[in-house]
Amino acid sequence: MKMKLILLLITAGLATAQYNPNVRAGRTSIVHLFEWRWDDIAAECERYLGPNGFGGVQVSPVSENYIITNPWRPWDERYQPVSYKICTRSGNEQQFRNMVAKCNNVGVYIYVDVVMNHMTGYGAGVGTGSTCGSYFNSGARDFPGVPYSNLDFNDGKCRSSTGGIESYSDPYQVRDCQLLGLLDLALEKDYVRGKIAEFLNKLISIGVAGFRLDASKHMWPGDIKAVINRLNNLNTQWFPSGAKPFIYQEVIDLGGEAISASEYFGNGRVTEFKYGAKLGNVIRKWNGEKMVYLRNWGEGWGFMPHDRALVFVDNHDNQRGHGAGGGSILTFFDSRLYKMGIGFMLAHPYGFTRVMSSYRWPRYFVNGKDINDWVGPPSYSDGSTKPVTINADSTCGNDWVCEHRWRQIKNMVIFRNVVDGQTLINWWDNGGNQIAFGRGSKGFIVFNNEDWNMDVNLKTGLPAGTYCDVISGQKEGTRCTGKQISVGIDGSARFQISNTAEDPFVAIHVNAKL
Ligand code: AAO
Repeated sequence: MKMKLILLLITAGLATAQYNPNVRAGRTSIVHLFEWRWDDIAAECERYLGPNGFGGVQVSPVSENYIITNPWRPWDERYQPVSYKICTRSGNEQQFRNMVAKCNNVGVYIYVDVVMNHMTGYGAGVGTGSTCGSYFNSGARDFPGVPYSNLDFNDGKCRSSTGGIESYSDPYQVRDCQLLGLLDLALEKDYVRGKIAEFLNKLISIGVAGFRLDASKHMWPGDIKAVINRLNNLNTQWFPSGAKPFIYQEVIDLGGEAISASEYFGNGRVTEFKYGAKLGNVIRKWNGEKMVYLRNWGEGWGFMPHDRALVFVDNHDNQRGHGAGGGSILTFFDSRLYKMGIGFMLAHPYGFTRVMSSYRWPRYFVNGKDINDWVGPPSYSDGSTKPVTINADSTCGNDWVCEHRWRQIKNMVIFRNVVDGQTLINWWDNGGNQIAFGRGSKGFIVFNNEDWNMDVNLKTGLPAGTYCDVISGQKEGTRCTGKQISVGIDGSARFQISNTAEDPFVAIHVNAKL
């Protein structure tokens, strides 16, 4: 009997492990610090992310990559590995180790974007033009830095005429042929699995908490599983013994293709790309969408199960027209709508949330396409990445956007922590684009996305008292720098939101009670 129970507990633990983000208790979101240097991330963990309740950071790929100069270095060179040495524009291994330790020590964990589907493209040629000087010969499929040879790629297995993916309706092509001309690794091989697992286990020993698996759609789920099965438990200096790395797989599934996200649920969570694409339509009021339809947001919209979803409003691809999502995707360029979208995501219980943090680039559309979509991070003329500087008003300099530091976004990250585990209640709407809902007795949020003012009395579910709106301002000591909302003894409150307000939404929670 006792034995059975123990067995049951063990299998339950195994079954849920890789879905658990491993964030510290009371923390609920991670932020993607796209292209940031390791030294800057270390500083940001200590001075900002830790104190403001962020759970972790997704970092750009750490493995040595092919240096592209055309003539300036694009961001996407980091998706073209040459070896698994920790050595990129973000920094070297020593700097990476230092960052992980510093962030972990303040309870902000590190999630590494791992490129294991492929090596650099066949166009890369021959040479040592990589971030650590490792030699490669892409034509000969020779990567001595790992080492990989021509035996380790899928050239013989791919059945398309060009060697590339020609049709997304053929699952064999999608997994066995080259994505964008990138050399496709033979993940069915024990040797290749071993090399990747060795790399990931090194990252685990350094102290990372999990992995984004890039281009997962282009790998067979069983091959990914075989790699995951070889991974060690997390470093017990920071994590409980037996903790497994958090796994989230990048699979773009908007429906209508041969491969579906659900094929990957056995390995870990999956990126839910429908989330940002649909939310963008709603907030922009495109295609007849209205906020009232968000009433059954989540599985009700055909999304994957809540506990399998990694959700986001935009990512590093679709904020610049790569990947999937199209024109509806909200980004920092549409800051007012963007803050509403992020506000909704962080208030709503569905999924594990990731916030985007970007750099500015000179977006320039020609025939609907941004011809500057390739532009890399702010950098000096020698190609090195510029540091993230912090201005007196707490925004970032050097063209780093730092959306995660926008007051409204930072305060909603805190809101999500405060309402963690509370059910969605007291939904209200006007049948159009004014909605409100609460999270148990901990928090309440109201949106006015109509073209007219809002003045309503709503049941909030919060204890009576005066609350500080964390969107128009925040509680600082005993005072409130924004609107004040008074909740009566019956739990109801009056909300007045002008349609021309800087941010047409209001959010209150019990930790911002005056
Ligand atoms: C660059 C050049 C290439 C060149 C290559 C090699 O741009 O022209 O051939 O170098 O020299 C990033 C960049 C790429 C870059 C690459 C390597 O985005 O431009 O290539 O680094 O430097 C697919 C994958 C998905 C991938 C996405 C970009 O499935 O995994 O393409 N994302 C990840 C990373 C990304 C990275 C890579 C993978 C590669 O996040 O940053 O690339 O490591 C359909 C499919 C999707 C597919 C898209 C785009 O989507 O469903 O799976 O994503 O097409 O090909 C509607 C549909 C939607 C459709 C979409 C777009 O929305 O509903 O399903 O349209 O057609």
